[in-house]
Amino acid sequence: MFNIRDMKEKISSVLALSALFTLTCFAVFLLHDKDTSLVFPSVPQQVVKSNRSVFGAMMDHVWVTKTPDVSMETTATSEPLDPCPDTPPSLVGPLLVEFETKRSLELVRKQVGSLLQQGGRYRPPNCTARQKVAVIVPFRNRSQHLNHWLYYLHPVLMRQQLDYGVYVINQDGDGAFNRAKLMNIGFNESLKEYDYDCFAFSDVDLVPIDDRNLYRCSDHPRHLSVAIDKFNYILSSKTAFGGVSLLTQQQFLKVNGFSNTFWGWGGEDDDLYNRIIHRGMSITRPDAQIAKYKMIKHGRDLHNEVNPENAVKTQKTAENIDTDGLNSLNFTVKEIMKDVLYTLISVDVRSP
Ligand code: UD2
Ligand code: MN
Repeated sequence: MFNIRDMKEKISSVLALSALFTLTCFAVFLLHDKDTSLVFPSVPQQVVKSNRSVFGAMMDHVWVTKTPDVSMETTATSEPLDPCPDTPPSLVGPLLVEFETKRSLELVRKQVGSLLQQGGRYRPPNCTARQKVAVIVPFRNRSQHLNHWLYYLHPVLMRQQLDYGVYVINQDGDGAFNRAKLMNIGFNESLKEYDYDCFAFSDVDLVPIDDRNLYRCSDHPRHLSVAIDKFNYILSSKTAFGGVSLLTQQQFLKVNGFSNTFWGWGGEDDDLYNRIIHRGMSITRPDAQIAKYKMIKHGRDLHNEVNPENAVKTQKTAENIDTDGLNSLNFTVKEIMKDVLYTLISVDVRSP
């Protein structure tokens, strides 16, 4: 026989148990949520809060806190990830960029280091990047510039959802500087580490001020530094290709890379442009309203004086392209140093 009181007691104990179970589940969920916010620290990024296309003095700005979709730990999963969307969802548009603040490498490491893998490597954790990009920075004795560059570029490249690595190619010694040869070396050396399909060649003093300017290669070699503050945001000429330019592995091989023989300042960018045209390609650029840059102020560096011979050489691209470039590159690697923010490759370029 059923006893009504027994039944009531049983029902209430079942109810109590299920309430306890629900509470426990909720607590576990909360704890887990807390954990993930530890794994995904947030990167503050100063952005200009406006959709105005020209910067004004009265431009207001805010610090926004974006939760980056970042954790190298989560990339270790075996499941293949979906391709990243064509338009990265976390872009913020115009950025507030200033170089008055002193930025130590230590500070930059604190800001973005936890989101990177040793050597300045990153890949989006929740999708497969559209391109694998090696960012090559020619360098000598510009540490302050590099700190600013790393501080601003890493968050931008992360928001652009690139699978990328930063390679700072340091010219050892104080012989004549050779920007172009350093680029060729960066191409060669980065490919020894990873199967990069796109190469972004960037001066160390150029910081984009809009993150919609994607560091991605396209069907033709691409020139990104279209509008620079130093030149009142006006492109110097239709054939300009210096500053920041991107080529796929195939495009770069097709032109035999840069010439190795442009010592000192000037001409190597024009020669690369000539090579591109000579090989039947053209160049593309993003819209000037977006492809805006600030150049960190600097004078002419020691041992990088204007070389008048370079201007003459730019007239002879067609003669040299087959024999002077990636296929004639010679150099000696002196040291490879892995920082969390970048891979530094010091090289002897055999200056004359
Ligand atoms: C212009 C071009 C640059 C290059 C150069 C001529 C633009 C926006 N920039 O820049 O791409 O064609 O003319 O060579 O068109 N560097 C060092 N240490 C040195 C010297 C140079 O690190 O001692 C590196 C550094 O990355 C620097 C780059 O080489 O940004 C170009 O040198 P620059 O900044 O003196 O030349 P600039 O601004 O006239
Ligand atoms: Mn410069």
